Amino acid sequence: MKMAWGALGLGLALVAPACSFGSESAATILVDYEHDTFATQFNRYFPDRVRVHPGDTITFRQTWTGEPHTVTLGALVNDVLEVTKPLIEEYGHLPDEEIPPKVFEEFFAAEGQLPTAFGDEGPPEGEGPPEEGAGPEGEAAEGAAGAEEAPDAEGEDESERRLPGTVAQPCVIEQGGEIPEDGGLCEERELPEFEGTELYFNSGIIPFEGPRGNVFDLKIAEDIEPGAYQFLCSVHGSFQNGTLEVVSEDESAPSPDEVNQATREQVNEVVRPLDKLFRDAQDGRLVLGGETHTGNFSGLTEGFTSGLVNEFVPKRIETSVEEPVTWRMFGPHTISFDVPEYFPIVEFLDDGTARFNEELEPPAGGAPEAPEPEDPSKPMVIDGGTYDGSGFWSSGLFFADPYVEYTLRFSTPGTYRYACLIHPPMVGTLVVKE
Ligand SMILES: [Cu+2]
Repeated sequence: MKMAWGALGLGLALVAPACSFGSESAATILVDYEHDTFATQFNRYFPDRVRVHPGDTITFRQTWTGEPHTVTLGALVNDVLEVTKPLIEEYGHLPDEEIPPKVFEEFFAAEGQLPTAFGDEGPPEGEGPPEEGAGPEGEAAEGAAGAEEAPDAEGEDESERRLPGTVAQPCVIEQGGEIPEDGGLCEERELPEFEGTELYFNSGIIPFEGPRGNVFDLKIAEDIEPGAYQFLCSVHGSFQNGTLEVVSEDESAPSPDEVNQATREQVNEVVRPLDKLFRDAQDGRLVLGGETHTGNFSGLTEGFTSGLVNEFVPKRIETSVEEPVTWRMFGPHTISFDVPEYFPIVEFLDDGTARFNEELEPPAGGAPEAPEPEDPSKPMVIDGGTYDGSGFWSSGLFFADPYVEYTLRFSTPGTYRYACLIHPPMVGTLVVKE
């Protein structure tokens, strides 16, 4: 299912204050998911619907795929999803061209009520969605997909695009309150129990505490009214959503084991097609969009979906000096050499807001800028030139639907590790012979 408008391929590594409660968890909801045998990213919650009781604590456990996520609830989120979820169901599987422009207008008008990483502007009228919103890829995607000028970027340094404090950090705003407009911090950043009456209740970007250990505990108040409480990720928007169904004590709710079972079922369902893609790619061919691709792959998923395979396949490539190596890049990635060991994708600033790493998006080390695409529906072909084997070198972050064909040569024999800057597990080895 193609879901061009929702997915972002952001990544980050960060350390921020954790927020947790001590009580025992009634249910665990996975945020994102990393498959055992190949690196994935899912802008999803698993399961995406859980029945719980007042007083329960829900543990949101984020697997580290490099992607920032939040858990954001409140009346505003319910209002937004009331509009956007039916649109996603009806139009989410269609290619952008087949979606009436007014659907996008409606969608972005609804999401515009929320502070998101997408920024305030929706897409320019009639132009389809900003596929990757405001993530660094978003800008790359705009350039890559041949969209016109970034919408009204006057006075705005794109490389400094900040995540609003209300997205990046915990935030509670009661009914009658207002979301700070300047993108600044929320006044109330200590998260109390969730009462269900709040206008906006955000976990903030779930802090990085290690590859397996990122957790946000949501404590539901004893006196919450039974009902459906929706949540979404403020970084990825409405496509990443879920529902807490709060029922009274005399109604049954699943045990933690039963919730885990539901998680496994949902995960299996979305992993299955990716598993096939990965195995095919390992066999040297990848069928995407009705076309069979061969050669080296960077990413295996077409366009933007809620599930990505973030792998270089094969993991090891051999070449000779000056002999070109070509990758087909599916999805937003970089090909980067001599990557700094710690490369935070989102950086927290002293004032508590956050911004995307400025080094992520542009080509580095002498790599050329992406060309202006003539036809967005055609692959983007880039000659990356020659890497001399020393120093930080990065292709830059770009995206083209269906793919980018990236070619690189090497002037110095050696064995080089390379990586994708936004997907930490995505690493490969290049052996250059004389
Ligand atoms: Cu990548």
